[in-house]
Amino acid sequence: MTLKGKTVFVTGASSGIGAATALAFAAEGARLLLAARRAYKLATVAAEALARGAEAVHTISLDVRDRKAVEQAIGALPAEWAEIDVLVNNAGLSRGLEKLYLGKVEDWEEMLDTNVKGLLYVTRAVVPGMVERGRGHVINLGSTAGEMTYPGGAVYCASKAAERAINDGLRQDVLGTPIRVTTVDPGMVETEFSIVRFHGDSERAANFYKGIKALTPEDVAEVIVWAASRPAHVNIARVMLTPVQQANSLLVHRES
Ligand code: NDP
Ligand code: 8X3
Repeated sequence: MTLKGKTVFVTGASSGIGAATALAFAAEGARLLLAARRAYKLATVAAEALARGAEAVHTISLDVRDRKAVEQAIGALPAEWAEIDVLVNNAGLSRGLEKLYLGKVEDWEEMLDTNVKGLLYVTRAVVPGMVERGRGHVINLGSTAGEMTYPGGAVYCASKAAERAINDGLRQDVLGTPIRVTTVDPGMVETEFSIVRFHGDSERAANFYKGIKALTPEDVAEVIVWAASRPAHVNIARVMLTPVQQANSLLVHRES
């Protein structure tokens, strides 16, 4: 399926996988609706997207945790942006790696509010239009963490296990319509993810990837664009991808 001229909405497009996904869709000639909280970063991604071939770009400064703001932002889209063909529910984060019984409640709330409730709010705002128009594709960012819980990651892993259940539930609930639903589940991808997890401690974040050739955001973006560009009758339900040095959430091989 050609992506040229399709309207693609990417949440969390200011960094990492979301930014790379925006640029990969841009190279296909898509029209890009890009959302995140950091407007200045979105502006840089938008300019690069236009340079790489995006037909048009519209940015929205949005916190997906704010249900009213999500409803308002989607509801108030200009007519030429309202018909979203592909939604990439990518906005997400991890906070902390403490043992569960020592974890910070604020970190838990931020993860669950963003990764689970934020994803639900955006989905609820966008998918009815897809069903009405009889076309659309929702691509959710899951994780190997949703399949296998690792020490210190119980709440983040729970948020990604929830993403998987929501992904599978949505696919069942749109059955009988042409809407497609996909989860893309990466292992370790070197982005701002671990810097955010460790509250800005970039040395600790860099150590997390030490001795491993991690996935790049572009590796993940390529899979997302591939899933979106399959023929209309093909639904890619789930893709899990890891660095070769990672077998699963718990087992990695580090070169010393
Ligand atoms: P980054 O930290 O690089 O990017 C996260 C993006 O999410 C940013 O654009 C950030 O934008 C946005 N975001 C965070 N909170 C909110 C919010 N409340 N409202 C709107 N946007 C928000 O991390 P990644 O690119 O690695 O992560 C992207 C997704 O991929 C996440 O869902 C993550 O769980 C998932 N993932 C990551 C893996 C990894 O190893 N890196 C592996 C598997 C899955 P801003 O701060 O400007 O709002
Ligand atoms: C991110 C992958 O293993 O760093 O979802 O938590 S991991």
